[in-house]
Formats: sequence, C-alpha cells, structure tokens
Amino acid sequence: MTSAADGSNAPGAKIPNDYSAFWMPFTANRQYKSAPRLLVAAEGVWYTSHDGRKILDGTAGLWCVNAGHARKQIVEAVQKQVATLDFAPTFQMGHPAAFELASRLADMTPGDLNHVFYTNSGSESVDTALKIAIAYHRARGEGQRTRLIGRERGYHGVGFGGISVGGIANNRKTWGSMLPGVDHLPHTLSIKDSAYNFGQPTWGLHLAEELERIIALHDASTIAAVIIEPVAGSTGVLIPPKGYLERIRAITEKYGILLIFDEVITGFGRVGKAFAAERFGVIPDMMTVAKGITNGIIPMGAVFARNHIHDAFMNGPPGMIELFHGYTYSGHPVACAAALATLDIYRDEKLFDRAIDNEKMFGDLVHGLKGLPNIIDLRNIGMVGAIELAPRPDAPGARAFEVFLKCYEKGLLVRYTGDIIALSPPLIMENAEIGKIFDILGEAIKSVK
Ligand code: PXG
Repeated sequence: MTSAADGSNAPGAKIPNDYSAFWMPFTANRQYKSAPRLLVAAEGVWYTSHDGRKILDGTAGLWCVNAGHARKQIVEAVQKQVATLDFAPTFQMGHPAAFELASRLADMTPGDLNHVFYTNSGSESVDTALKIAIAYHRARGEGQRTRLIGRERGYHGVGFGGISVGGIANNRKTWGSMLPGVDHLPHTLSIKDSAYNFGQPTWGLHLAEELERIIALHDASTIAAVIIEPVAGSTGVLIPPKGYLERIRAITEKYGILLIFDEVITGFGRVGKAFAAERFGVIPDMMTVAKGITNGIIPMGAVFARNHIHDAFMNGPPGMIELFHGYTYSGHPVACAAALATLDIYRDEKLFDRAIDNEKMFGDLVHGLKGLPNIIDLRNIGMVGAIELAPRPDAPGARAFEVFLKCYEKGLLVRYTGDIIALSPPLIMENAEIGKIFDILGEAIKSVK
C-alpha cells in the first residue's frame, strides 16, 4: 500500500520489526504478537489498519472518541496550545485554560457538582474520589468513616483503590488484601430472570436493598462512600433496573454515606445526556470522568464534587493546603485545550441530543440480532449495546474472541469481554454506518460456531 489516503504513510505507519519490548496492557501479549493488528490512521468513524483496510470504529476507540476521530477543531486547539504554553504547574500556580475548563464543566454537570479536581485517567479519578470521600468525613470530625462499598462486576480502573472497590476477580485476585474495609453490593444482571430488555430492566430493584444489609453489618458510622457505575461498561453493559439508582441514592443519603458515580464511560453523551446522573435524574456527591472529556485525544480525567464536599475542606488557616493530593499533570494545558475544543463540538453539534434521538434506532438494531446463533441476551441504553453469547463449555470467552476477530477481518472494530460483545460507536456516526455495524456483526456471529 502506498497512497497517503490509506493511512500507510501516516506517521507511525512503519510496521515494527520487533514487538517484544512493548508489554501490552490487558492483552494476551503472546497471542497478539503472533498476529498483530495495527491501526495507523483514523478519521471520523473510520480507522485505517496497517494493511490499508478501512475499519469502522464500533467502539469509539475505547469508549472515548465520542465526537469521532481527528476532529480538526481539537487538533488545531492542541497544536496551538502546545506551541504557546506546553506545560505549566498547577501546584501553587495556574494557567487560564484550567480555570476556564473547570467552569465550563461545572456548568454542564447537574445539581451543584460545581468543583473540579483534575487527574489524567479514569483510574486516577477513582482513587482521587475515594480519597476525597475519606478526607471529607475526617474534615467533619467523622474520621472513623473509612469503609468503601463497591459492586460486583464493577470496573473502576486499576489503582489499588479502584481494584479494591471493583468487582472483577481477575483484576483483584493477584494483589493480596488490597484496601482493607471494602464490601460489595451484588450486580444487577440476571439473564435467567430478565433477558432481552430494551433499555432499563424492571427486574432487580430489590437488589438495592442489599445496601441496607451491608450497612446493618458494618454500621453506617464506619462507611465513607458507595461507588458504582450507573451503567457498568467494561464488564458487559449492565443497565440499572428502574428505580435502582434512586433507591441507592435514598439509602446513602439516609445514612450520611457519600455516593460516587463512576461516569468514566457514561459521561459526555454516551447514555444520551451529558452524564448518566442527568439521564437517570440522580445526583451523586461526586462523579468521576475521563475518556470523552478530551474525546480521547489527550489523557485527562476529573472528579466533580458537590459544594458541600468542597466546602468542608475550606476551613483552617487560608495559607494551609486543604487537600494533600494531586498529579504533576493535573490540569495539563494541552489536555485543557483539547477538552475545551471537545466541549465546543459536543455543544455545537448537539451530540448528546443526537445520542438520545438515536437510542431507539440503535436499540432496535441491537435487539434485531435476536435469534442469531448462541445469543442469550441483548442489552442497550443510549449509544451502548451488548450482545451476550453463551460460552463454550470448554472455552469461555473463545466465542466472543472469534466474533471480534471475524468483525475485524470484515472491517469492524468491536470490544469483547468474556463472551459479551460491546458496541459504543462515536456519537457522530451516520445511520448507514450504524447499519453496517450490524450487518458485519450479524454475519460474524452467524459464522462462529
Ligand atoms: N472507571 C470506569 C467506569 C471505566 O470504564 C476506568 C474507570 C479506568 O479508566 P482508565 O482511564 O484508567 O483506563 C474505566 C476504564 C473496555 C475498557 O473495553 C474499558 C475501560 C478501559 C479499557 C477498556 O470495556 N474503562
């Protein structure tokens, strides 16, 4: 392949001759390196692979490129920023974009989630929010509130805090006791009781009452926070039963326990509003975000905190640092520039409205797969879809992996986890391209035994 349009002349398109040095994250390194799949360029909703093929992006990168790839406005904002102010510290210093972006974000959030603490990833956002929760109680004279409650099948990144409150055995079993004093709610997916729901299931509300049981066991006075993904993404798209988030909110409020929504995936339009908190009408005390905040172009994350959380720290002598926490790159100027340009696109192109407007069409296409071989459940919300396959008894995960490979061969990128295929296309995707996702995926599912 020689033409520039196929991406093979893109910077970095040179095919590596040694794959051994890069120890790849969450990857079967030896399997991957025996038949590498390289992406060398991206534009709009399309990737270009190293063999010059167009690959339709059914996953918005990794749930992050909500406005589509290589958006000129963002690229130019990044170029301008990096040439003007490449780096500035935010410890006892600052730069204008960090303040402007925080105000813009605060305006977008529901309720009084008015304060923004910058991080560089979802994992850092989660660990930051957990630390703020514990510090908040201590600042108010309730330093004994240190317990954290997560949920089975929750994914909160890979920091020690995140894996402790997370609920994925493979992400936990290797690392000993992790954080002490953590408990878990049950997850809310039951294919046996409730399969093929369009949107939110009606079954499963009773599982919120498990929080009462956990509180009775530990006593509310020891519990700092509950953290949940409003829609669990990575573990296969688990959609909250009707009334569930509302009930978790009511219980946490009753006992003075903070509620943290991990919106790393659900934030920035994925479920049809700016945030799942808005979509479901439930306001947490803190919210963690990353991914779509910069459209995936530059790493960035953030924690949004409500007034009462922030204000609890603003005591003591004014010359005192209120929170001993932060990262070298908190509020990095280039990330701030990327985020500001990203928010402009979300607003100007009304991409969150577009996601809610397309929800029915997208959901119908997801559920249109019903009846294809091995499918045992289909789930959807906003611009998220999940196709759950029956695992092969002797090889769990193999079936979905083969579907993933078949899709890639046929020019479509999907995500798989266990035997679940997840879809989360860029919110700009046109109907014809969305249709193509389901044509390719349907064929791939049919071809895998
Ligand atoms: N919380 C949630 C809810 C996430 O989905 C993180 C925290 C961690 O973010 P960082 O930026 O530290 O990776 C995530 C990340 C997948 C997939 O395919 C999902 C994530 C990351 C990689 C792959 O489902 N989510």
